[in-house]
Amino acid sequence: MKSSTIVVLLLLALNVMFCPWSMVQAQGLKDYYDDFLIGVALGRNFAMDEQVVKLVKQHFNSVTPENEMKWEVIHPKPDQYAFEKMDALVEFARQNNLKVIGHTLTWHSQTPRWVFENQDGSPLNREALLARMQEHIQTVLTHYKGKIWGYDVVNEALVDPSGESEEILRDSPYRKIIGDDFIEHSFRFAREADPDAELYYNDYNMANPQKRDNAVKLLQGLLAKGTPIDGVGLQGHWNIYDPSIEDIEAAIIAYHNLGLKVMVTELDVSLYKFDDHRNLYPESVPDSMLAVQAERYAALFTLFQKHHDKITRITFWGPTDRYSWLNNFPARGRANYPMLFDRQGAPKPAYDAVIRLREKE
Ligand code: 9MR
Repeated sequence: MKSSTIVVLLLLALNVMFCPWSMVQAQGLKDYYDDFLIGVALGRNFAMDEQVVKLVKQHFNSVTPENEMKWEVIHPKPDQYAFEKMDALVEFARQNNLKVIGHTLTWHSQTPRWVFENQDGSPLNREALLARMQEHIQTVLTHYKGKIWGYDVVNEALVDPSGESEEILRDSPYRKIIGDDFIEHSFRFAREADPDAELYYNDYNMANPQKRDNAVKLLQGLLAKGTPIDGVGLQGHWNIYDPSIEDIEAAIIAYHNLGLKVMVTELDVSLYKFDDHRNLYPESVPDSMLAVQAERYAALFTLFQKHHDKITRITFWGPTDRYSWLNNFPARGRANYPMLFDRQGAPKPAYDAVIRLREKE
């Protein structure tokens, strides 16, 4: 052994001896995968669970409000905004160096009916809905100026492709009242309100080849008109069977080729196919299934790392199995196990598999 190596080893040993363990910050996901942000969606009660707070501090450097910024929560009545829940999350994020993602500004779901109606219940006209949309975006983005890294500006505007129809946009109230250009307007209002925030289009099934082609068409059209859009979010509500790694890879490349940042914004890996309502693991899940899930997560993170030059963020849709929306969807109360951490917050085989990939390098 060279003498310089011996000196280095000695210094390391001294460092360990005199450094109290409490001062050593345990490594987390964000340290192993530092080419992109590692995010987590949190609900309003997250701070009540100490285990979750600890996990967030160790593993994540970005946070998305699971519901706290949706129109029905943050703007429940025409003349009433309710910022408290979101403010608390933003303050937690500031204290813990987490980049906050605003979710979401223009979405057909979790938006009150009054948004699209006059006081007498008749539908708003185009100008009035555009004005309402602008007022909402302006108010929210001004309130959080300098505190939010990026916004899912428009969420789920694409249809799920079905054989015959040529239609690519969902016939939401926004589209019915304003027309297809509601998307463009939403982005422009957001850029005007906060020029420093990144602006994203976010949707599910974005790796499905037909939906991917539709998304590319939509995004190309938006970019051609000079719409201020910085990135695209693939929600990543996937499972141990679908979609294929090849389809996900083709989608990442297709969106990147448009010049957009690519993100996986709502990652979870269900143990069930999408339309499977059975309840196979009500109490606990067999090791064999956890091993299958670990392999799937490893394949996904191998792909993400391969394309780290294109991907800017991977966000998990929930901190642990306990808090996943999939425990209530598509079957209410059916236990699912889609995250890297179990119900008690302990790392699962999937976590170990994802970390092992980086230790090998
Ligand atoms: O996780 C969210 C759940 O708590 C809500 O009840 C649900 C209501 O639509 O929304 C869930 O989050 C969705 C996200 O906002 C948009 N993409 C799909 C997510 C899962 O449904």
